[in-house]
Amino acid sequence: MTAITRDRWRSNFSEWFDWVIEEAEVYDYGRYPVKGMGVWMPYGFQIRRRVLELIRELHDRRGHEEVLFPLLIPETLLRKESEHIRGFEDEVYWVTHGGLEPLDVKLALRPTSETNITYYESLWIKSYKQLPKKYYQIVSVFRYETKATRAMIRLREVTTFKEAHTIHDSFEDSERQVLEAIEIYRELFDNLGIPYVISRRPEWDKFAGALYTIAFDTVMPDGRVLQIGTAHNLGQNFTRAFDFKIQLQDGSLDYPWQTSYGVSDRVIATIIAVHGDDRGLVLPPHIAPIQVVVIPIPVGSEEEKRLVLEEARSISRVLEERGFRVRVDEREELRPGAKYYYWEARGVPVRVDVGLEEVKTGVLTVVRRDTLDRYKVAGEELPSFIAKLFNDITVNIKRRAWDYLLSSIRRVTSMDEAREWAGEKRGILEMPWCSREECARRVEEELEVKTLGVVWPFEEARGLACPICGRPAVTWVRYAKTY
Ligand code: 5CA
Ligand code: ZN
Repeated sequence: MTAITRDRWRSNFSEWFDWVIEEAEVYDYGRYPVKGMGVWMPYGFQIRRRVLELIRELHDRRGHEEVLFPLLIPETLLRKESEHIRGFEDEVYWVTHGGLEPLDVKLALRPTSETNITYYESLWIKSYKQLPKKYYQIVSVFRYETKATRAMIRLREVTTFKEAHTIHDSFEDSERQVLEAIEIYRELFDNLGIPYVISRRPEWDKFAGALYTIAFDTVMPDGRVLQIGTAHNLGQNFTRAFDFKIQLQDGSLDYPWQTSYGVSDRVIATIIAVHGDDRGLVLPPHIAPIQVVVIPIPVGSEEEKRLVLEEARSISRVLEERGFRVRVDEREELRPGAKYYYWEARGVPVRVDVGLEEVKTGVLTVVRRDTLDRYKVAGEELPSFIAKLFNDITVNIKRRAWDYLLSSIRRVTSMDEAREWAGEKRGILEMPWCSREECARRVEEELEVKTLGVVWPFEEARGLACPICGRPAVTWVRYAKTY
């Protein structure tokens, strides 16, 4: 019996990832003459479309309205909020010419859309009666990233940027909104079987222009951490900068409160990364473009081959009628073994083999992608068997991914233990913290890690000392090597 292996996946993750997105024809990266930009190929595009359907559903269900704002933001708008532009200054692409004509006002390719959305909100919203408002858009944003660019993970054109922007008449309501954002992302990642930890980013790593940032992080197979979503309370920073006031219930005028939260192509990269193995993709069945592949095994006479092919087609028809997305691989130029390899790389959740034996007995061979376990199933039971298998696969890959993430977290109370952890350099380190930047910076430097932030929701570190300065610890803080 074949079993899955995860050697390359783990020890050579970057190479594995580049290989798998090419092999499975998900995303063509690295061949375009502009760095940090790639192409969603047909198979990848279908995965992306299903993830976007889910993202839309989660936002729509909670009263968010989808919108579409201009890609170009005039410099005058982008510069309004000083912290914001300070944070993004060196990442902005500028449009300086229209044809041969230099532009009066430079235009930024949006790195994110707080500024132009706040501009419009200030025109549209005059009273608390119109609030809360929750908008979102799914667009490309452009960031001239200076860290090493990487397919789907650190792009300069982020093509699948879902940004939500909300506006409220009180701080309390904006705080409630941050909680809703967290709930949306929990549901998103849970649905995709993606494990995560939630941290409140430290002051020095919050979103440019925010009061604070809550981040979702996951652990990649090589032990490095990836930020897969963020929610920000923007306070009144942008509305003040735009001198945007609304009428409150008591008749007074004040600046409204805002939040924003975003996810990107990284969500899809993470589905690929956390569930895959050495053979390629392992897709959750509800996301898979093709859920069942039927492989005819042609042996014997022409007549026998015809029987096998007909049986394969008939199985496919039955499954399609039950709502499964099915493909019969009828290619004559490929041997069955090559077809197995081909569909395994593409992560098709279930394979059904049909040979002469199957035609005669009516008992089929079913193989699940996540474990490569094989089953013998009577033809008439196939649809219900596969439905149940989908459920098992969904549960199994999620549990497997969570097991890995949880086993990558190490909680320590001394620097000696932390140093030991750093020797292994895998996953997430949790330590008691006095909450002073100085101490976190020391840890960052000594262990060559980044501060992910404090455990969210807040967790007391009662009776413990900060391992750096010895002062009483306030809470737990996380560190990791990050992407
Ligand atoms: N306006 C806010 C909320 S939408 C914002 O831009 N937040 S962000 O900068 O944190 O980006 C949101 C998410 O996009 C991040 O959590 C990260 O998962 C993803 N992201 C950021 N930069 C990139 C990039 N260069 N490539 C791929 N994904 C990215
Ligand atoms: Zn300290």
